Amino acid sequence: MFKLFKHLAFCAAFLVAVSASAHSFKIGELEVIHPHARPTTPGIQNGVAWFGVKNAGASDDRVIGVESPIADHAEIHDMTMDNDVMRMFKVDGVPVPAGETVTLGQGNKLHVMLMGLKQPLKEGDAFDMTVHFEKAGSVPVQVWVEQPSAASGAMQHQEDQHDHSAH
Ligand SMILES: [Cu+2]
Repeated sequence: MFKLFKHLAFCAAFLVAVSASAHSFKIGELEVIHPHARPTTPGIQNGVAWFGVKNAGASDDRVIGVESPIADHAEIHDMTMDNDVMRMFKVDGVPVPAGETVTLGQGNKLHVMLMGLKQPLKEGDAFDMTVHFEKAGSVPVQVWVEQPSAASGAMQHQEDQHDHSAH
């Protein structure tokens, strides 16, 4: 009985933590979920950000680009393994099929690359970003700068190792 109680208490604490650390932005039937970026140290040129998109509508859409005043430019990247080196490449868009939720970095290697950061990304800060959709248009979002969660730890680790020579 005691064990069960402890387990429930843990789950409750976890749920609270998750709901307190999520935010989202709507445009039409689309919802941009929890845009977030990893903190950077001063002198680092590039930052990495992620977000999810939930498509509650009946038609497919597509993320076709992102931009942020905090960086010279931003691109959507994918990654691939090339002789044990993780290499990134720019993708033209990310499909968001009707009725589905697509999350960059979750089960895929997609991410937003913020190139030419104008200031370091500090934990606890937030910055503006705009997400462009093919059909729904553009939606301004706030990106939260936060430490990697346990759930996305594996992805973040790969980010540390990937090759930036392509930039
Ligand atoms: Cu990248």
